This record gives sequence, structure tokens and C-alpha cells, in this order.
Amino acid sequence: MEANERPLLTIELAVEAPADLNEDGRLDFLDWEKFRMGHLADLSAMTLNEAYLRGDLDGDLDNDEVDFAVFKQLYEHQHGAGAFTALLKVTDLERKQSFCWGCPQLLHSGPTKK
Ligand SMILES: [Ca+2]
Ligand SMILES: [Ca+2]
Repeated sequence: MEANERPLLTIELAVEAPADLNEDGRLDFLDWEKFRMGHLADLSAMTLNEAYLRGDLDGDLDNDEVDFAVFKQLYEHQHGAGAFTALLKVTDLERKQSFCWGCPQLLHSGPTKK
């Protein structure tokens, strides 16, 4: 090594399933829920591993739009093109159902007649 060369720092993460935020060995809907809970949260006081488990997928101690893009890419890589869009539709439907919890008749009654 010459005097002006700097040694490279190499960090290897032993991740069996990338973006497996609940550590169950799979990348699925539950990881998306954990990602969403940590999205845009302040993770700067956490360790890299703690921040990772809250959605910091690029290791800069935040969960921002870059992490979102990484999550989406990893999810589609694992489940196929369009899988992330399908995941969002399921999430949206579940949100609507939980909003209307206790009023299921509104989901199935259709438009009201005047
Ligand atoms: Ca998981
Ligand atoms: Ca990040």
C-alpha cells in the first residue's frame, strides 16, 4: 500500500432476508407495517441495528424516502414486479376496514338512495 492510499472500510451485514424488520426470516406485510411505523421518525440516537429494525435500510440513521425506495426495491425483488403496489392496496383496504370497524354495514350497503 502506498503512503497516499487510504484503507477501505468494509462493512458486511449478515442479513438473511433484507428488510426483514421483524426478524422472522421473511420480507412481508408485517415488515411493511414496521417500516411505516418508523417512517420519518428520528432514529439518530439509535444504534445502526436498532435504526435498521425501524426502517433505516441505508444505514444513515433515518427512515426517509431513500429507505422507502430501498424497501420497495427489495420487496419487488423478492416477490416480483408489481408486488409492492399490491401490498399498498392491501394496506389501504385494511386501513379502510379498521376505520370502519364497528360499522361494517357501511362497507357493504353501497350508495345511499335519495
Ligand atoms: Ca419479516
Ligand atoms: Ca436511512
